[in-house]
Amino acid sequence: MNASEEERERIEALSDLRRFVEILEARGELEHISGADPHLEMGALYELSLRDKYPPALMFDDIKGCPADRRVLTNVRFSRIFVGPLDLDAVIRHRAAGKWEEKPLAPQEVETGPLFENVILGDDVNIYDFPAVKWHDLDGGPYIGTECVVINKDPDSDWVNLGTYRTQMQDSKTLTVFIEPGKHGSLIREKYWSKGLPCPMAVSVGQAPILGIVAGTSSRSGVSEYATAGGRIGKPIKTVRGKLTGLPLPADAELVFEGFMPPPSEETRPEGPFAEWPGYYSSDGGPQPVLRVGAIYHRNNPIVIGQPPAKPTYPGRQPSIDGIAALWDALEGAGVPGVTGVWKMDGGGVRFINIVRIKQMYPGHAKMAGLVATGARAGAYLGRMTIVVDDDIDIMNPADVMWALATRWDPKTQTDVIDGCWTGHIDPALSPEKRASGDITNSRMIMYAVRPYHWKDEFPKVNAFETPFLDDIESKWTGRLKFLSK
Ligand SMILES: Cc1cc2nc3c(=O)[nH]c(=O)nc-3n(C[C@H](O)[C@H](O)[C@H](O)COP(=O)(O)O)c2cc1C
Ligand SMILES: [Mn+2]
Repeated sequence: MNASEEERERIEALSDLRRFVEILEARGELEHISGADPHLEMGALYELSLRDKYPPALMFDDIKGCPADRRVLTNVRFSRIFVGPLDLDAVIRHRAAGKWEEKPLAPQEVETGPLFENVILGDDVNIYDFPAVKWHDLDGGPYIGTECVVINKDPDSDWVNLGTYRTQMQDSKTLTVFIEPGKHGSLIREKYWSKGLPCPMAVSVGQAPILGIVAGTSSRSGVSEYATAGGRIGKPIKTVRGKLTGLPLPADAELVFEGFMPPPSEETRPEGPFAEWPGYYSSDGGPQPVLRVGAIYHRNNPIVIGQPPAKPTYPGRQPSIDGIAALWDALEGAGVPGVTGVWKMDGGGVRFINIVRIKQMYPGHAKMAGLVATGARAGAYLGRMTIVVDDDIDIMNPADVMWALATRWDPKTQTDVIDGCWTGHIDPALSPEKRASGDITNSRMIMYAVRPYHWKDEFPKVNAFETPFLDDIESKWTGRLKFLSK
């Protein structure tokens, strides 16, 4: 397959979940699992699938206790076809391609679509007719929405927002949707509540992969993620009108719950805890507003996308090329010159540990890079440390980064500790006192693991051979020496 055929197939897979399944099946990257128990067994199988950097998609069918035709598909967003190479070159290519939301394409409303193959209204609504998966043993209940698309509309404009916010099953007609304050879905619902009105809302739990991808990353306020998605695949997303709320729903979605979310003064339910991506349970069953479901729409044989978080040390928890590119953009945007690489260190997941590589050009340059990376939006949220290294360090290799720390970093003089930085409720190190007082901040350490600028020329020389000399010697001897031919 040449590069343009590969790209065409990628766009097809992004645009259509059923086509995605066909393509992965043909590539041998999808595994069928029949008869698994939604109570922890599916979650355990999911975790076992993360041994590979590109985990297989798992298609669960014949789920125990659930009507046989309802399926759950995992690892959509981590599939090789979407993610591609996971290295610094991928970050560089991503930055060069520019931002998706710069070319939005408005969605197109159609009369009907596969979503309306089955319409369930009012008294017939039963959320438990669909897979109620308890992914981890201390989760507060089954979660149907883990890579879902939560849809609501700004009451003061045409702006329709899509966001991925975890969705728990509470009873046969009630869901809770956990939205962190400040996220678009939360700002919009508060507008209805401030007028004493319930917020119209829909939750799609299986849809074109592109919709999950855009809903899980922020588009600008006022820009619909529908339009961002359309721009990305080069054709408008088709929508149908929800029968209760009039909200635009993806016409080929697999399963959508529609209803109204009254103000929290009217009703809340305990939500969570939930096993979150830092590798801990977080949010302690605090009250969350409820979505009263009045309609369910689904395709025949609906596929729910399941994407539970897991400890970030598994190979299948990939670095976020997007997030790394955003941090590099922020450094350049703030005028930091000489940045030759940005990465997130293994173990810290997609956020905690920033690594910035620079070609030092003047005294104070490393400090500028460290402070900007630590304070910029893309490096700040749920941060813990920033490590600044010289240009000769392989920042994708944790051993090389530790070597820079071990040999170039003087803890007393090359460290800053900064207090009161932006973190989140899922930060496991946030103390109960801070949580209770609403002080959702933490401290940061910036480590300048660089040769001190003012005596860098006297710093002992590195004793490893450099390319191209080493490459020349290797090619001269390869084939003649066993240790070079492995
Ligand atoms: C798989 C996945 C799960 C997520 N779960 C939540 C969640 O439960 N609550 C939340 O506030 N944000 C969650 N997020 C992050 C939001 O989806 C993200 O911040 C997005 O930009 C929100 O859309 P908005 O910018 O329109 O508010 C999740 C993201 C992903 C990819
Ligand atoms: Mn948004």
